[in-house]
Amino acid sequence: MKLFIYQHCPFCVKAAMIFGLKNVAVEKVVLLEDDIATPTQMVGRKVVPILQKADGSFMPESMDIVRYIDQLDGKPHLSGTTNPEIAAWLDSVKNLVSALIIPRFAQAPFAEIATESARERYIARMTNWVGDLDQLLADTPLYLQQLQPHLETLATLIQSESAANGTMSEDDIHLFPTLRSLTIVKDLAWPEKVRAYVETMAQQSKVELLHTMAI
Ligand SMILES: N[C@@H](CCC(=O)N[C@@H](CS)C(=O)NCC(=O)O)C(=O)O
Repeated sequence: MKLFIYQHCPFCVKAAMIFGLKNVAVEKVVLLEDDIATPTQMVGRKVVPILQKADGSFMPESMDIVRYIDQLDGKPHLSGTTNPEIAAWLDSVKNLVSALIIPRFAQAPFAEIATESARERYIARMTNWVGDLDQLLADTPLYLQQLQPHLETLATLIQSESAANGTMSEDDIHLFPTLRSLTIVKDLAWPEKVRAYVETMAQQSKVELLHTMAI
C-alpha cells in the first residue's frame, strides 16, 4: 500500500498513526503542495491523505483510512470509548493552534514545500485562510500565553501517557496530530503529563515529532 501525504498535515498524521500502531507496512509518498494533477487523477480533487490500497484503488479521508486499516486484520486497536471533553478541548484550541503552527509550517523544511513554487502556493493558501503570517509569528507570546491554561486543562484530561482515555481510541487519533503540530513551537512550555503523552504516542505510532525544526 502507498500513503500520499504532506509531512505537516495533521490529517495525514492521523492516517500514518494507524500504520505505525498496527505495524502495517506502507510506503509514504510526499506530494508537492502545487501538484494538483496527481491527487486529482486519484480521487477527483486536490487533497491528502490518500491511501492506495493493495488492489490499486484509492481511498481519501483520514478517518476512513484509519478505520479501514484498523479493521483489516479483524482485531481493532482503537477499542476504547471516546471522551467528548477531548473533542471539546480540540475545538477550544483550534484557532490558537493554527495561529502558532501555520507561520512556522510555512518556513519549515517539509518536503511538500521544498520547491519555491510549492512554498509560495502554501503561503498564499494559508495567508488567505489565517491572515498575515509574519504578524502571527510576531504575536507568538500572546498566543502562547492564551494556550497555556488550555494545556493545563488537557493535562487533567489525559489518563495515561499511552492512551488519553486509558485505552487507545479515536480520541488519540484526533488529539496526537494537534499536539505533534505544536512541537514546532520552540517556546511552548509543556505540562509534564502532556509532554509524556506526546512522546509516548510518537513512539507507539512511529510518527516523528517536529522538535528538530522548531521555531
Ligand atoms: N476531511 C479530510 C481533510 C483533509 C485535508 O483538509 N487535507 C488538507 C491538507 S492538511 C488538504 O488536502 N488541503 C487541500 C490543499 O492542499 O489544497 C480528511 O480528513 O482527510
